[in-house]
Amino acid sequence: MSAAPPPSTSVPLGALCAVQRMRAAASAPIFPALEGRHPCFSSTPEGHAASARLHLPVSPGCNIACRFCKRDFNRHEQRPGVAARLLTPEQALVVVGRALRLCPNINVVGIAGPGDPLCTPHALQTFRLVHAAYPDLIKCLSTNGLMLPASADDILAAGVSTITVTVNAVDPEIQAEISPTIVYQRQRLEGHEAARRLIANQLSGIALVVARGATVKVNTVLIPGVNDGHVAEVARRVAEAGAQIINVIPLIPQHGFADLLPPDALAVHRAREAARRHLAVFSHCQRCRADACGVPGISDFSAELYGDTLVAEPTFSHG
Ligand code: CLF
Ligand code: SF4
Repeated sequence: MSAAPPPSTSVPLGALCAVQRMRAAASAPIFPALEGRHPCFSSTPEGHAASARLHLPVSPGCNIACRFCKRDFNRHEQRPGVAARLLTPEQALVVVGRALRLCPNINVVGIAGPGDPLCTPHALQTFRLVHAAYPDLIKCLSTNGLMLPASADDILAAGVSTITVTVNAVDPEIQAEISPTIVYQRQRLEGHEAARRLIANQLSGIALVVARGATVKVNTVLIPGVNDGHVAEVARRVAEAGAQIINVIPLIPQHGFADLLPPDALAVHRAREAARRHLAVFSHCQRCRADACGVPGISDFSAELYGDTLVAEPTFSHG
């Protein structure tokens, strides 16, 4: 005779009221395989704080011109688009080994700039080297998506499994205000033509990499008076393409948008709730530098890693 199963200690979901079910769903990991292993794909505060990421600043150039972006090399600004140095792929591999000795809970190696990682070949070459040496580390790419369709196979072959695409608008009218110029297949495109090409490549690129097994997050920079009424539509279209989570990031006014005010907390909350109608929302982004090392918002080892004295100033462009 087989033993009777032990009594269950958990309450069946069907026995919970609607509010309790919503709370249980809200605290459940969205990506169980990444919870606690990837700070930006963990949905609980504990999961977010459990592991670190290392960004490798290997990508110098960009193929679009976002009006909020001021790429720079310095040691004091704390934002994407900024790094204190540029590494070659071979130097980056050495940095991974040094970083793991300093911060053994690094589980993720990401490339997020300081330019666009798919604009030049350095990021994919770096991922190939890092993947061969450290197959168990998660490889994470952040891109504007212009070259995503053309690079999808190479990205997955280089070991990348999590991808962030910055999609700020899916309406060419709005997108043309944000990034008025792109360079695509050696041609400079402007205005609506540029915006249509970028949006089409972002959406088809997301669908391609998702079909190949990648997990996709979308970053949307919330720009008051420009795309703040448009975030739900961005979320709807990227969810249709296969993205699974969205990160609505408040603008830090600078460069071409220096005259705008940043969105206040209520505007950010409203935009996130609008996006939540279509897909999960990530809300603990720390707007990391392209050479960050540590748990986002909790620890930073980049000064020890590179021997710098870093005085961080919070500012921002994309992620
Ligand atoms: Fe880096 Fe970005 Fe990968 Fe995270 S950051 S490439 S997904 S490992 Fe994370 Fe930093 Fe926000 Fe980016 S907190 S800026 S969302
Ligand atoms: Fe390029 Fe990113 Fe800067 Fe836009 S925000 S110009 S995609 S580096």
